[in-house]
Amino acid sequence: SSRDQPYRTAYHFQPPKNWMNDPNGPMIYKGIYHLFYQYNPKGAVWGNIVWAHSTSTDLVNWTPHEPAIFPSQPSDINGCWSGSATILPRDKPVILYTGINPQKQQVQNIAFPKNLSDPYLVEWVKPHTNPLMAPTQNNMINSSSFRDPTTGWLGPDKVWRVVVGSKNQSRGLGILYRSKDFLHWVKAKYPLHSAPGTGMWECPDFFPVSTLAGSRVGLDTSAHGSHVKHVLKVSLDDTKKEYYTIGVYDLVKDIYVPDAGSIEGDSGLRYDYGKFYASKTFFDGYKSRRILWGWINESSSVGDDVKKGWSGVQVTQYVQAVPRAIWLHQSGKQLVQWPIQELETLRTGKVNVPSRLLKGGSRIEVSGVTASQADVEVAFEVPKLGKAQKFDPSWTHKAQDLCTQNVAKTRGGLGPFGIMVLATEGLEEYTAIYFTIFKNHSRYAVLMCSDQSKSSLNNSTDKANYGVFLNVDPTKEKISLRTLVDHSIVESFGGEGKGCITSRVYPILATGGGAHLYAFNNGREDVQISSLSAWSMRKAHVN
Ligand code: DQQ
Repeated sequence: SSRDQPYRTAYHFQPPKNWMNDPNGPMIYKGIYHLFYQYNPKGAVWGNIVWAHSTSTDLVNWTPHEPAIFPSQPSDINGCWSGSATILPRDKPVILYTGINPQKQQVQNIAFPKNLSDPYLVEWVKPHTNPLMAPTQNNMINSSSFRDPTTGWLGPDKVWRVVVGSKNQSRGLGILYRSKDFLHWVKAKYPLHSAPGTGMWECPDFFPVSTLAGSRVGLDTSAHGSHVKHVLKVSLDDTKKEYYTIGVYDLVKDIYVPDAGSIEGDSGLRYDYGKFYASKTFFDGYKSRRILWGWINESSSVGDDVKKGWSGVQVTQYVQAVPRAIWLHQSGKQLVQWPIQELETLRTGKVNVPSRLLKGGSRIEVSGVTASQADVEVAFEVPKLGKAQKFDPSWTHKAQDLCTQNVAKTRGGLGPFGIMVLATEGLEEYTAIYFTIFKNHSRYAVLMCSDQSKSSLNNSTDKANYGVFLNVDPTKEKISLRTLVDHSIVESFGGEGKGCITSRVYPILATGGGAHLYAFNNGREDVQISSLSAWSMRKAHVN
């Protein structure tokens, strides 16, 4: 029951029990969505890794199947690690994944559906020619850093390409392989891309995006041409953070060149500035969109989980973030994400707060929704910008630090204003998602924060704050926020999806009926709520 498991989510993807990590091989086949994921069939800690498998017709409700890929041959006998699906011509899905061989080396294997007329693709077979890619004496590949093959893309030369994540010393590498038949692969002389000091690149993802202004359509992974740019995302093993760049894929040289000012690491762009890792996109040709899946990774140690399990207390249950549509912003400088529209089918009992002023130093309750399981959309207008504090240029890449220093309860100039979710009436506990506006010469900087510092009276959980500057002009645009609340998950989309922050929280008091929802303004200047809608979310059928 929800009282025994106050942190179990109602509409996020999770297995019925046990450990889960990376989303693997997402795809759509014969109208059925597939999600595979890294899973331990034997316990609540990482180990014995197989590809667990679920299917869905709407990306919201999921049916579990038996594990699709599990150790069965020398090339994967010590584990079936992450990888990707590719739909080959004539609608033939295949999976490339990393296997751990008897020498504990990382090698790349292929698996095929046993029966293509089964839309659920429950059985997968592997050829004896596995592995297809392996470290050798000659190819200089680091055998403990060679994993997570991407979805393949087909060049105009009818040759397939995939990238495998790797490193050489501390240089992160996206090793490029080519094949005419998807079975025989030859390593290219040069990586698709590499970057110094970034360490091992886990779960690389490489895909085209449309540059047509205002276009939210997704493109097939093999698309190329004049209205296309490319995105390379890497998951950095050293910091457990993901970064992406936007750039140009040079088909002649077969290399990817990130745009100037676009870098991996430190000040680079991220899909999500909170807990989000090992993500992967796929092209949904049925709805012409590209969809992003990401794992909400925890920072609590394995030891804690074992202890919690042993003492009978809730064991951390890992969760996937909601699937998000992803496209290129019209500026061409960043991506935009939005929860898939199907999620809105779970909305019920809409509550509207009429447009109103939110006075400096005030808080209003949004009542009438189940605040522990909700979807909230709010837009603010800031008619008077005079009290905005001065922006210091050295803050440009320090959003997270600013959000740690200026928490929600700090009295500011223009902001902090936003919402408090999973909050108790006395504010003993709350998670706040808010904005602060700074004056930057003749322009303004809009900081979005997710403040977990008061999320739980339990002091052994991680309460780090997260932040990002939003590319929003408060003199011309509303400042919008959508937040999905699901018991222990808070997933926020600022500026219509230009800045995303996901957090995991473990409130003690603000669970079930003890959870409340507020809008607040702790700035000295008043702000206008131009619209606020909240919905209770129904429970999805998840596995
Ligand atoms: N998880 C997998 C690896 C991948 C890592 C192993 C990323 O293939 O590099 O479970 O979280």
